[in-house]
Amino acid sequence: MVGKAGDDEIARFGSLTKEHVLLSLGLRSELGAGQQAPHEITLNRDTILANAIPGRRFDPASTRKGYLYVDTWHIIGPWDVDGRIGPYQRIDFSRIYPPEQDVNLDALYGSGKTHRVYDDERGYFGRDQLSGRLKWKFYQSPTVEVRIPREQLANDALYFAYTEVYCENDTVMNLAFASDDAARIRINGEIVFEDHLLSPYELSEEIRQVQFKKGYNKILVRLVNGPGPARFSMLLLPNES
Ligand SMILES: [Ca+2]
Repeated sequence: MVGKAGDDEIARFGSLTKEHVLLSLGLRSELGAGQQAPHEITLNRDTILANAIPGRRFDPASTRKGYLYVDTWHIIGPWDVDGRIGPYQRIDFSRIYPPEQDVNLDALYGSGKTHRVYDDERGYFGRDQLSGRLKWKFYQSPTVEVRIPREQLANDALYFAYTEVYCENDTVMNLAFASDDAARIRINGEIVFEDHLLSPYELSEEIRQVQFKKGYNKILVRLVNGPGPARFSMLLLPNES
């Protein structure tokens, strides 16, 4: 598939490929938000999945080169999504939930979903009751795709994921963000990625240049799932040098 990227981009990321869309568009969400049509990606997914390694500590002088992904997270949810859809059928992020005001990993919230319908598209599906009590759960992802764990998975649900990464120095890095479905990602409070649609997961949905400071950097992901699995990824791209 011929893409729009220049030759230098092709050299960096390999030949362009059509991303396999893991999300089943046949599943219905009660949120009614639009779903983006699949489109091309500019990263070679197979190469990345085969070679990316986990990390949470970044040193520009490190001899470790190549793709890095952030694998360790604290995840909380599911909350009910309030269902407000803004203009153009976009998920509305304007309602602020407690983790956006203060991340307290010891907090317990009684406001979670009390029932769920779920389908991870890998044979885990059904419906059941939940306690409605939510607390942060540690999760280490074995792959670039950080999937909401099965016991927390629900359709039409809201999650937060939190982690901290350590940088040896102030540094600017290129990050590829992706989400299934809608997401808002903050690094040290600044929004670095926002996807308001119930879009398919694509590894290079957005590539952004992000400023990291020396020391610990706080990363908060707000994720809204429509149907099916819920997942996101944050991939650090190798420097060109
Ligand atoms: Ca989904």
